[in-house]
Amino acid sequence: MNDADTIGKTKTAPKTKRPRLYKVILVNDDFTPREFVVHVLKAVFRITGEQSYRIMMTAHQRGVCVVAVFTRDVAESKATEAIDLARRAEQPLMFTTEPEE
Ligand code: TYC
Repeated sequence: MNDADTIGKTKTAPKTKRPRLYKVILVNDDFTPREFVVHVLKAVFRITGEQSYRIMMTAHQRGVCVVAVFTRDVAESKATEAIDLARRAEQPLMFTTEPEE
């Protein structure tokens, strides 16, 4: 860009800011069968059975586990989709979302 391009123009910040990312968090409960949790994780988050099993066991042992991070809209719709699948199967399985850092 030469001087002729910038004269008289207001400086604006470069539009390179990335959107804030949101974590989708799997929450443990005492009722949902382990296999059903794995099924939901595979179906909604398109991850392997092995990854799903590890995430499920982490939530089972520690209370919660981050499943993945997405932009806000995607995180919220994935969490809603997963909760809906559980509701239709009459399971209390719960997911939450929260912003990173
Ligand atoms: N704790 C459940 C059980 O023992 C399994 C489970 C794991 C449920 C993770 C929810 O997020 C969860 N049947």
